[in-house]
Amino acid sequence: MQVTNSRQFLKKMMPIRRMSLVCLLSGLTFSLSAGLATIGASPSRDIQIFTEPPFFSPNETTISVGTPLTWKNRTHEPHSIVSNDCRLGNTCSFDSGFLSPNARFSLPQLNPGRYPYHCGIHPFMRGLLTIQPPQSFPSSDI
Ligand SMILES: [Cu+2]
Repeated sequence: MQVTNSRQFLKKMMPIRRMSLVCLLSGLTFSLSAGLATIGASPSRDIQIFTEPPFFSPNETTISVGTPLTWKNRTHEPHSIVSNDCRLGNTCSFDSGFLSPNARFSLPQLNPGRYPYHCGIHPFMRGLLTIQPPQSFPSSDI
């Protein structure tokens, strides 16, 4: 009886063991791929929003395509980050909507180009974002 019970116990335990092995392996794969993704990725960049000029700091920002970029509202009032190509009813490059104090807005993936933008609430707040194509490194001389 005792043997049967321990066999039953083992049968019950086996799927759990397999599951934990799968979890372990997938966790390992995930951390490996995360590590590889970090290699060669551009460091992220921030733009701070202030109530005083230059309002968006840095006011002119140049990044490579794919670089994560985040605006952070450092003021006590809402602002928004609106690409100048946004017009009523049109799709446009980016529009954060109201950004509350201390809120953040992350730039969506965009093609290389020049993106002047402004605050939709305070149109005098203006900035310029330039996205460069992927950088090509010169081949080394052999
Ligand atoms: Cu504003």
